[in-house]
Amino acid sequence: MNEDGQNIKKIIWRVLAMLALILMLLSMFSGCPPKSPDEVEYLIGISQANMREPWRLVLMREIQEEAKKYDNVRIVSTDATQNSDKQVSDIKRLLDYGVDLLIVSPCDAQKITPVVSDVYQSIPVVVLDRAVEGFDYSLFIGPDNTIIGKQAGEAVVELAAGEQARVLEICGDTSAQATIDRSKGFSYVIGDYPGIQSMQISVPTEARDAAEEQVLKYGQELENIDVIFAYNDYMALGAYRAVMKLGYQDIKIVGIDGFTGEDGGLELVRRGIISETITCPTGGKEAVQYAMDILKEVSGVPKQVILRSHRVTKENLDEYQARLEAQPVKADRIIQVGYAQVGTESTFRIAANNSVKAAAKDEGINLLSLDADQDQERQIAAVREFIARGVDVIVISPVVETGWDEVLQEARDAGIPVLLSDRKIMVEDDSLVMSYIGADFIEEGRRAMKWLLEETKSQKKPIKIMELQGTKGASPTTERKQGFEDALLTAPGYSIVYSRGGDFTYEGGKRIVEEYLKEHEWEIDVIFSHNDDMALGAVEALEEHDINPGVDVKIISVDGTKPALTALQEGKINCVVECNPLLGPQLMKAVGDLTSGKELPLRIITDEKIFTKENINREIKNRNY
Ligand code: GYE
Repeated sequence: MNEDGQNIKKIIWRVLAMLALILMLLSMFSGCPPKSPDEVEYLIGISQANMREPWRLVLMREIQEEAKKYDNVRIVSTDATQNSDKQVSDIKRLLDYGVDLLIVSPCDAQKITPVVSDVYQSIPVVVLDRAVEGFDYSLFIGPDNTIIGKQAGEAVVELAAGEQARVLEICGDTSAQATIDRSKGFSYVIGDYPGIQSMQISVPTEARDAAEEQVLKYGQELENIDVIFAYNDYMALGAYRAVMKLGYQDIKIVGIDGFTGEDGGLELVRRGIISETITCPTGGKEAVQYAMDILKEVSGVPKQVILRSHRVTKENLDEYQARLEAQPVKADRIIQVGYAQVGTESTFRIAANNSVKAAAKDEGINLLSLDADQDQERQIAAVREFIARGVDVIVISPVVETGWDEVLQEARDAGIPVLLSDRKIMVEDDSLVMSYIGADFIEEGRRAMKWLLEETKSQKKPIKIMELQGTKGASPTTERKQGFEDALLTAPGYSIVYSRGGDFTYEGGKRIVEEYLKEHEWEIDVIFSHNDDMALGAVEALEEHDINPGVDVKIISVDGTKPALTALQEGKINCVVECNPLLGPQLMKAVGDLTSGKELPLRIITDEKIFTKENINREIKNRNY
């Protein structure tokens, strides 16, 4: 062959090689055809658990549709076919491909956790639907499946209308956390009604036809069933088909998901196939919106966003759909917000109050704020005052968790939505509150204990811990304690030997140490303080008794205020778990969203760090409260 011939052959080989490469890439990724990373500003990789469950398909559709609204973004997605090993290699391929951010909807949250924390070291990761362990990701978005189960329970109770009722529960995969949580919520509600008996069957594939087959097997025994509760609308449809075939059209059916489109739950409700669906948002739209905020480095992106679910029946279907389609409109009047604050007990609190005031000012919102001085009665009176004044939104930092049902019902009757800032409450009806914005206190407690375990892992002797608790009955107190104790239970040799309440104040912390010293020789190895002010009070008491804080006793605190970080820098405190008080901007954004008709997530959990001697010099510079 002459030289020209050789060249042509080379060219043909190259073209074939290129084609093979392109084909390989196309088969690796589904979704939008991959573009070269240089062609767009942002390339977002989606690692999907599977593309067969309808829920996942709706999620993908939402992501694609939302991404189309941005012209500088491309999506590239992989399908793990419900195989965790494949999902791990999919994620690696997406990384090799040069994605700027990863969105992952895990097959199995536990198996994927190490990969997610690995990837998170190099690019942001948004986790959807099933939470991975720890906090090694940028953002988690998902539903609250326990609440979904509770809502289904309420639906069944209403369908039973005070009569005896036998329920057939068609669960999905019983090992999935979503199934466990839904079942827990459901049993919690029907547990109060002895006339309602329920039995469970499982359809591990969660598919329509499999559910139909299972129900068909019941044959005549369906005679004894009044209500079927299926853990998704597709299984509900399968159950309906079986019920019709067997001639038991009186059986009422409740499903979960509430998607639009043919055979979606909303349509099933409209056609009278099921009596009710509980919506389970996929978070696809929010995932893209937050991904863009993360990529653009917008500040204040939360750590977790838990989405709201709704009960939809024929009665409210039209209204629900209209709301889904409505475009938010910014209110063209000055918005009034009533802010029922806790008091001025701590440095955190003062920073939180100032943040809310400053953000309201920035947004042109008229803020009426009342200080309850750590007294719930006063706080309830403040809420009533706001109701009487007809404010647009009420924000409460509730002193304690319980005792809110009545006044919140009054706010609802007056048509005033309520937001919770930095503390949670326990009410019978979760829908009395629009949203909680604040920290994950259980995680804070867990982090405190995890740090201690790491720090003392070479110590052989038992470790005695003194706990300085916050205000009795306040959610940060209960949950920090719970998170700390959960982690402590995994570690033999560690015990809390002295635990008292110090009301989150400097004086409170100081008093606990003094009282201890009146009765005991100092034999405490570690102090775990629920906030910085109490820790600093303890530091003063220790120094007055010639005990060297940070050296003779390790001190762990929560909040991350400047005085505590300074004490950490001086070696008097050893570890501070952050709890962010600067919630004003997020709260005012929520107020803006609410008053323009947007739906808020159920919970918005803030992003938080942990401070130790290793990072304190770098971090303290950024602290201004
Ligand atoms: O940690 C503590 C305070 O509600 C999260 O209240 C807040 C807590 C905070 O007074 O310092």
